[in-house]
Amino acid sequence: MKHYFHPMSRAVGTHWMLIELEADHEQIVIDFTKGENNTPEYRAINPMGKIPALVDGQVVVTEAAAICAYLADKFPEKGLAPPTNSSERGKYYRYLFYPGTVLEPLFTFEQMGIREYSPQSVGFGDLERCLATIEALTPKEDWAMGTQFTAADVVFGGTLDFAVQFGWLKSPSPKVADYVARIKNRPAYRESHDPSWYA
Ligand SMILES: N[C@@H](CCC(=O)N[C@@H](CS)C(=O)NCC(=O)O)C(=O)O
Repeated sequence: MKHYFHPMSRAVGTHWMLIELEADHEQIVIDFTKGENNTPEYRAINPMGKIPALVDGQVVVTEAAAICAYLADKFPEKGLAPPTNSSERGKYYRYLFYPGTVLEPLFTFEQMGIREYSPQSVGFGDLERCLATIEALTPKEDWAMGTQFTAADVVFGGTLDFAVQFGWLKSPSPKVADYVARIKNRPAYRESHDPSWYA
């Protein structure tokens, strides 16, 4: 598998996932600050020119959450996803889809100070609803799916971690702060999130 990566990008999350799974992969650094994401070769992999991307033989996967979901299913023996035929998949999908479809656009709008929109029409509603949902979805103990850590934590927990770190989530509740602390304490998280990259 080839993992297209940059240390200052969302590819840190997919790298974390690869380490959680102990999955053999080739790490290919694409320096988007130098435009390496806009070469014809890379655009052929991801026409969005975005990082991360994963190439597994003939399979190309883009979008960080999709990569995490794909990897969790590729290595079922690692237990990072509920079995494909399990009803637990419903809850699991919710954690996988919510961050990218709701939280990211909401936080981007908030950060840009854009408040002139109709909460009924935009998919993310408004800040108050999102904060209530974050609170409801955050596990009081252990992980999103219970005692078993899964890709849901990499995607949802990783987004909360990012949101706290970059000031999107200004005053996380004690429950959210504790969950983010548990996330950051995982050896694979620590291996993938090298603090010197952010210095
Ligand atoms: N929806 C994408 C977003 C990926 C993304 O925005 N990546 C940024 C770095 S974090 C990027 O590649 N930016 C380069 C560019 O857009 O030119 C995902 O979830 O993977």
